Amino acid sequence: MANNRSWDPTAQAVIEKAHEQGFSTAFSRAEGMKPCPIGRAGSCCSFCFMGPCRMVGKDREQLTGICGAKPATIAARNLARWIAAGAASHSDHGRDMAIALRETARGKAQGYQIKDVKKLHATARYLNVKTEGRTKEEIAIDVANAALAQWGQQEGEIICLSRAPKARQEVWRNLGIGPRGVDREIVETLHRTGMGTDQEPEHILMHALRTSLTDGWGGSMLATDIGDILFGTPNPVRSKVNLGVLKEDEVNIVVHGHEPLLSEMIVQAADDPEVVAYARSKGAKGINLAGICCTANEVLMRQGVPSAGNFLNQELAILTGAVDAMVVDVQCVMQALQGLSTKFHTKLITTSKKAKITGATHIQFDEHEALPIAKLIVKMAIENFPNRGKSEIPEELDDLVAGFSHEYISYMLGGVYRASFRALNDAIIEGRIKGVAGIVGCNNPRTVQDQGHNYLTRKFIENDVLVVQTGCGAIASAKVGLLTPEALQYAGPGLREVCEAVGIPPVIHLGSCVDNSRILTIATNMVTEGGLGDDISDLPAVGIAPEWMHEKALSIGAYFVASGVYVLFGGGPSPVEDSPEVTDIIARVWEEKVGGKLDFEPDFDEILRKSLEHIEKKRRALKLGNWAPGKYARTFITPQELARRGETALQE
Ligand code: NFS
Ligand code: SF4
Repeated sequence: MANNRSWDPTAQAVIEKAHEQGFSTAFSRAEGMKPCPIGRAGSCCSFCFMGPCRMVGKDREQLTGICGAKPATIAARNLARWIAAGAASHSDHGRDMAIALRETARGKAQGYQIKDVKKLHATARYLNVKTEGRTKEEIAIDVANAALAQWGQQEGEIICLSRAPKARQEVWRNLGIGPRGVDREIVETLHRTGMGTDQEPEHILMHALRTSLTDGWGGSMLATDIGDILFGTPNPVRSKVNLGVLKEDEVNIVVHGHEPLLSEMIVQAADDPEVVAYARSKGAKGINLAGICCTANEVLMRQGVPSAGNFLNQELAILTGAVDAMVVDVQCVMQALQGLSTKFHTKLITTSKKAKITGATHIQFDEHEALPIAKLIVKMAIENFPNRGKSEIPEELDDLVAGFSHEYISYMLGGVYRASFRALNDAIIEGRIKGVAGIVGCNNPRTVQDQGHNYLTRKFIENDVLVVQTGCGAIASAKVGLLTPEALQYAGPGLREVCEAVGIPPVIHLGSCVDNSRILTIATNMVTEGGLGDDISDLPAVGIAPEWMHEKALSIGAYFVASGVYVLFGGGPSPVEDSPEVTDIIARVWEEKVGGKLDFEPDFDEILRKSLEHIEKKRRALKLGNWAPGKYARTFITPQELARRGETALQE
């Protein structure tokens, strides 16, 4: 077994040991299975059963499928379908959140409450729901119904688009890519990409952008806002990360997947004195909750529940032998967990109406009886505690600070009375902060776990670029202490100064992958704050998914491109590598049309170089210079301070 599967020594040790003992993991399976070179490069069409047709051969001009489809059409159709599937995942999650809100407001969803009334009002405002003289329940019912209507809307534009900068809305309108309804665009992608419909690559891919917008400015944005209404808008919270969060003497329950609906109830259930007493009666000192993947991020952001790690840690958690129950819902849950859990005492519990795994225990979640179901699950874990055999929990665990929301950032930057993004914009205008990089997305065993995330994060902050994160990328940074104020030691002098003054870390954890919508909101706030152009595409900013694997990542990447951002995907080759035409459309053509482009760049140093170059290009276009203290702060900077910075005279 090759070394170096993970950048995280804790994971690396668990993986090596597991392989020595004959267990397979995603790491060993990835080594044993080479990716199909045809499918991997976007050159296989399996959309009808005259085929599947493979576009292989030297003379690409001559290649066609049985129906005559050309390689570029096939690559474009593949990419469009992946994006639609990703948008479907996030949006379906958002839909369930809206239903839960409605049932809560009707008094039919046990255990939930409308926790954040301020956020409810803010959401009501943009969804055009009246608030004056109404109870929070009345407002919430209308907010939920207005949100749900976004999925089924057939004409017009989804409402959240109105939250984007005006110039961006114009771009979408002029191109006709403002989504009409969430479900409609996703269905239309499936229709267009089936045998014999849309066969012009650029036309297909413009619709793919439209579909992706239903995710970022639709399903995901609503999922985030409704999550905040039900469970509270995040505020900074300290917690711990890595496999060391599991406890030898307590019942360990790991929540894994994506939706916060059940995991939030499990947090409540595990706090119930009667349930805790039951755990004690079984010989445990208490109940210990931990998360994996984005469920971890959801309960970490709002409740401070520690994270046992990101995507590639899911099997490793079970391999410790210390997990009494792993409770999963939807997305990013490996089927391999089932076989692995039977080799230990771990109970794998599936909970979603949408997702079962053969051999796992299914306890179906229903928001109407959320708390009793959560208690049942926790009790099942407790009853499994005495069955625990030998366990080996790695000691390592790191501190982290999570829980940033755009609301909190603007409060941090401006205080209660002047909450705004002014301070951030000024720092960028002055050049203390060069720009912003969103580093997000998955792990992928085809690249060293966490390496891309952490290498790039370190390099960006060194270069005075503020980093915002979500998803598994944020957990990667947490594992090496990059989500703490101490990470300032790695930051460049300008970024460090701003972060110290404002009291923020240089790497900001914004939540789960649906919370990438928070990055859209932050970008919009930066634009409307003034001084950095009229549109998101003017900002000195980039988006990066260094270790992506899921279709959801492609959807996120596409909606950032459609919002005007340069997006780089790293770690592996392009999924449309074989098609120069499609590669050109998603880069040059998209940039001409929407101001953002999609680049698949396996090499991390190249990602860094291209990103910094892009940030500089945007700064030049905005006529922003380098940080020159004398220019902006002549009267405030003492000679001693200048000497400390290594400058001898005031600069003009
Ligand atoms: Ni995002 Fe979250 Fe992780 Fe990738 Fe999966 S957990 S929704 S898809 S693997 S970042
Ligand atoms: Fe082959 Fe065309 Fe069918 Fe695709 S749609 S499988 S290219 S015949």
